[in-house]
Amino acid sequence: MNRRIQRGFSLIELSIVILVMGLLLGGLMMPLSVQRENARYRAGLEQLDTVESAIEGFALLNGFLPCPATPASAGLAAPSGNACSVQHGFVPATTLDLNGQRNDDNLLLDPWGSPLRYSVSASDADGNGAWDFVTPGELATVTMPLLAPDLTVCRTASGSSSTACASSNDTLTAGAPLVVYSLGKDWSAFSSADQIENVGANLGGGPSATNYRVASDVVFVLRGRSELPGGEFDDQLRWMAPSQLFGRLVDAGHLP
Ligand SMILES: [Ca+2]
Ligand SMILES: [Ca+2]
Ligand SMILES: [Ca+2]
Repeated sequence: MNRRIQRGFSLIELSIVILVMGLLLGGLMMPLSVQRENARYRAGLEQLDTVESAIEGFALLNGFLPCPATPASAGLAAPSGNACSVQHGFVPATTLDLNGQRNDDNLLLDPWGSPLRYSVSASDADGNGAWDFVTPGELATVTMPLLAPDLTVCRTASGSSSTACASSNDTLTAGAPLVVYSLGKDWSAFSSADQIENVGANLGGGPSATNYRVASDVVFVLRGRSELPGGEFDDQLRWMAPSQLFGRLVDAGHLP
């Protein structure tokens, strides 16, 4: 009698041990994949900082911003007359001498293997046909008080137009000279309106014949990470504050 009770307890104990081990294993596996993804996310943010610093350095040396690269420009900035061949393209990593993985179109890749996007303001405040921020000497010609960088970053795409956020409360900046961004882990497939806002157009023409999604207007979205289906967001984005850019250009003697 005693032995049978004892054996019963042993089976229950065994099943509890198996259950606990299962829970522990599951608990250990989950954080590992999450940790790896978090590390990638941090690396992505650091890469954006590096790229932004490199663009700032280029502006300090030259007095204007580099044009975006295109899939056909071999990693080089792609100006076109006194404008850029595209307003919305990719980080000109060769022009900026940036380290990092490139793809077959010589575009600098983010930690998830997708090219880093780069957009520049096409503002032409003096109306002379030359983009103020990418044309040599144009920033000084226009003069600082008149410069009007117009890249806009909203907290949500909801209610935004092609030039502005829905409200001032939804506006993070409405006057950035440039933005640099990564489409994050879900770059190959996503459905949320906030992420689609960052890539409303296609750009191809490179050796790999890949058609990339790039921005279609000056409005971008940046908000917290979310995996909510249909509302997912993992894009990473940096813009340069105009005061930061102007301050450095004044220091370097490019702006009076
Ligand atoms: Ca101009
Ligand atoms: Ca994304
Ligand atoms: Ca947009």
